[in-house]
Amino acid sequence: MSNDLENLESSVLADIEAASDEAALENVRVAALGKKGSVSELLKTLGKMSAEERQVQGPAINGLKTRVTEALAARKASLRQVAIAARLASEKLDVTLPVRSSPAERGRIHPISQVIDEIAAIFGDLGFTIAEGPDVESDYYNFTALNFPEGHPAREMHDTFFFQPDEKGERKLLRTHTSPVQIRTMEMQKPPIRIVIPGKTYRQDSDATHSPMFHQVEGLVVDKSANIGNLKWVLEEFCKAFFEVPSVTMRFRPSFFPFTEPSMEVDIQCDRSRPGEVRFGEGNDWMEILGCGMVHPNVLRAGGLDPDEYQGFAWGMGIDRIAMLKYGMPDLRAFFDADVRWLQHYGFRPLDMPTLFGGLSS
Ligand code: 2NM
Repeated sequence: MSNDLENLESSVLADIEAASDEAALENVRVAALGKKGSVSELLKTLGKMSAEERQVQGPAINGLKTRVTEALAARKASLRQVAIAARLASEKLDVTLPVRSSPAERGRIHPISQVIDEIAAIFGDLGFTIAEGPDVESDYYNFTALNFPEGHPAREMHDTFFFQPDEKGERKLLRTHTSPVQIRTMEMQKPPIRIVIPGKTYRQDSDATHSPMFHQVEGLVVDKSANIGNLKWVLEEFCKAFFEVPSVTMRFRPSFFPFTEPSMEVDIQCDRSRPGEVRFGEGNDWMEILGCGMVHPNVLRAGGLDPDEYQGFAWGMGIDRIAMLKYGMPDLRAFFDADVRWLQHYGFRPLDMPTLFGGLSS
């Protein structure tokens, strides 16, 4: 009997030592001290023994139970220690590592968005508001209201993307300029009107310098005395602020647009003698940057305004082109490639909003 106890004890103690985690140890405990455990079964035999026998076996079996219980507790403590050490090792955190930057710091603003924000800051300072309208337009707003007569060759010049005609035979189109927004604004708002309209425009044209979707910004001023002198001043203030130079020289050449009379194309003085670089406000070269004119009486009428009471001036330019000029980007197509490496290089920090007092692009 005492040999059996010794065998049992050494076998249970060996199982305890061999348990490699707390779950395995719990199985050993149940097998020894559980309801039907080997040690519990032994304890149950005490009740059936004679008094003399119990006097010997009682302390022996209870001693066994105590040693097994202590061994279990000791093993449990040491397994817990190992588990904690492993967890500490795997969850190690180097608090001296630099914090990973947030999306607001890592992301970049696309140069076109940056230039639109710069334009909004400049014209906002001059008292203009931003106006917007739909990309999908009617023939009326894109052409007719802007004094493009039915069948006029200028309609073909725009290489318009047309949609399939609807049941009524009306053909929607992708706006070829942002000018429809000027008509919509005149319809809704009484003069004085001072708006700039940045947005996407579409023409069937695609090569190194043309994209079928491009961006324009147009401006419109209507009140009782708006004149070419005002127009010239607004455009000069804009060019100085945008190109961040103290003075600019501009050249106004006669031109033709259906929606303005007179119409002008505007060149800005520049220096192109350094390869891959254009400087404004100096040099002996000219670069065309925008078109403008006095709003045609038919356009004012289409906007619901009496041309004998009101007059207006308007202008338009390509955002993509002036963005390339200002930030020295050689290829227009990269604008629409969505290449994050290009954006990292040419993009702008999201929290550096352009302001006139803070410097537009600093
Ligand atoms: C240009 C050039 C000249 C223009 C005219 C108008 C409107 F609707 F008021 F008549 N908006 N924009 C305009 C005038 C646009 O882009 C080269």
